Amino acid sequence: MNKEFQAQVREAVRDEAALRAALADADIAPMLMVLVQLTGDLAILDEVAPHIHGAWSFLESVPEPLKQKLRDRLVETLQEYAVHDRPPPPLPNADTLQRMMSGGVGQTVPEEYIPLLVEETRLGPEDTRGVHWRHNPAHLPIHAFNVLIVGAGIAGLCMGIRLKEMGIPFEILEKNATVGGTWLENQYPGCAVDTPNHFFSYSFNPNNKWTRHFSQRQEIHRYIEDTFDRYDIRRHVRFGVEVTQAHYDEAAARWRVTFRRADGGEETHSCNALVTAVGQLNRPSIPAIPGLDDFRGPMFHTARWDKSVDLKGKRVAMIGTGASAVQAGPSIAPEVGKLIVFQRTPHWAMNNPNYHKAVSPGNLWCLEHIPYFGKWLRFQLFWAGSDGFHASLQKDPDWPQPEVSLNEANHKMRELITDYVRQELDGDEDLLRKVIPQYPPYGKRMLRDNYWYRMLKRPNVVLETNPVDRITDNAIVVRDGTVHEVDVIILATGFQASKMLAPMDIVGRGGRTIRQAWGDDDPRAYLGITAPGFPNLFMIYGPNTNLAHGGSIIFHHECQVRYICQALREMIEHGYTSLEVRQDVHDAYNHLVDEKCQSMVWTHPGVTSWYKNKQNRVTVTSPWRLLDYWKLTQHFVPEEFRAGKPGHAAMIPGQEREAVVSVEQLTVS
Ligand code: NA7
Repeated sequence: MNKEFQAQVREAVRDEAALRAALADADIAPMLMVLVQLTGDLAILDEVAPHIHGAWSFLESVPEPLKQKLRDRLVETLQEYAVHDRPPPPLPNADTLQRMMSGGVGQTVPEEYIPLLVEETRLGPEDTRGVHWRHNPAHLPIHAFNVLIVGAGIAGLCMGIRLKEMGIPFEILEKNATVGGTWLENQYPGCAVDTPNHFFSYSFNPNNKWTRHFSQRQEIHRYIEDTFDRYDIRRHVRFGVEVTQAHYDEAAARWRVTFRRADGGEETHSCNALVTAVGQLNRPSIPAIPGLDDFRGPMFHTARWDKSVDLKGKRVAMIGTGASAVQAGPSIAPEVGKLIVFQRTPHWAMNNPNYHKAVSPGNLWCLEHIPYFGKWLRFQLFWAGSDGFHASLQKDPDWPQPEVSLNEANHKMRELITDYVRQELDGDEDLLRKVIPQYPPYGKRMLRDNYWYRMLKRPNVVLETNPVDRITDNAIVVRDGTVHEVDVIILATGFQASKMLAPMDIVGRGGRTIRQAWGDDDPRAYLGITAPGFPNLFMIYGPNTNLAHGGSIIFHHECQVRYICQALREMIEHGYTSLEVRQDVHDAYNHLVDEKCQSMVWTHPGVTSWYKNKQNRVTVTSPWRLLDYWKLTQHFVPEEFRAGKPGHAAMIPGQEREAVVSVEQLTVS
């Protein structure tokens, strides 16, 4: 650790001109944080911090002479460290960290966030997300235990890495021919992440080489592939096998998992614990529009993009205006002859000046060469896109305009985005009326504007807001009778998010299936991870774990994986054959989730979205702040489960606790 740090510092100062050139081009806030950490000098923090107005890099107005002073000080400091071969400084204490963090993002970072932020940025010396054995592993039956994971995407990979660290045998079953999950399957033009990349990556495997702040799919897929190789997980994956059924064998306390091979044959493997890592947005939703099958031209879903279809000069219909459409539309508009966008309901889309920007050469250099720079950048981005909006998504019962906004902050956002869109549309009020939603911002997923509005102004683009009535062999007909003749139809119609784990047939204790427990679209689980009646089954990205106010889904995956690893540790260390969450714990938790969701924007009347099911219950999205969910999943609580041992009836380990989940227990905002 010391040696690595010292070598990095020596390398940083080896070419002073290169160092200075990089600093001249790099972000100020992470640079300031590095300097304060290396020197302990809070005076410079106090001098610079007032000029930092927010967590995004573009929200600073530090005067140039002050920037130069900062850069000079950092050069001197690094040189001093190099000359004296100084070891890394100790982690600042919590007070100092709080001062630094608050200064670095221009707003107060509450004390309760500090441990989470230290962990997420890996500022501390240890990887506290890894789960360690409490007993000598040599004396534990670790190798007699095995785990099957369904899915080799971001979640399955994370699970595999952590199981490997613990030495628990596992296999990943993947339906595709290679890794990547959603980042493999979505190959539509313009497909990109809309969470900043230096945060949308594993905390334990940061990537200093992202070329953009919000990378394109190819780069993310490459990162996933590299991570598979770096942790040597690929050889644990069985490719080309689709899990069709998983059946819990109560007598053996094992899951029998059946999968279909590419050649059509079937196999059944068994495991002590089954982990699903199949995502929520895996199965495309194909709309039930009359005549859909009559269309004679090419027609495909965004997640099944047909690259063999040449769109050049064609009349293309795009049904849907969600996240996929907003990325794909502007990417194909310049080449198609005509693009007709069929909008059922408008979405809100926010602008971010970094969205289309490349990471500057100076930042790339600093990420690679300057100790802590990447950690502080990650902190900044975590803060920029996380719990900051959470409070503004709560309904204010006294708010006078509840149809269009929720509260003052939410209304301000409405006005801000409307002004931005008006500008993008060159003041075209007619178009503005069509694209500005009547519901409050965040009612549906908040999108990032990928020049969608500018696209609508193109002469070859038409926005059709009449509802689609039917499809014929060569056209889409809307309700007022207008016939749009088209050559190609692109279905940007989203995914079957609420139909979680489908089409797998999961059969739990007593022969009860997951569909019997959940119905078609009403999934529930404790912490989104585990459900009563389904012992030894753990879900990553399960019910109510999607993030809709901010944050990175990878952060949530890491929380879930730690929790699952702790559950497995509990089983192995205590010799439990089964672990099943208590019904009352599960019910109390879900009651709280429902209650929380009721007071939030996603249950706003009149908004339909993939966050909720047909009964208007939010099934997909988490109501918690990132901090709440982190706390909830930080420690596996054995008392919340029933455990089985060979030859024993199911029992409850330890002392049964009464109040399992309560608002007081959580610091719920
Ligand atoms: P979304 O966000 O679910 O968007 C689907 C879009 O398709 C949305 O505009 C829907 O309109 C529209 N849609 C769906 N069915 C129809 C029918 N029958 N007729 C007309 N329009 C229809 O899916 P995306 O793929 O864009 O994004 C999914 C997530 O993937 C995204 O949020 C990221 O997290 C990644 P509606 O709004 O329901 O009126």
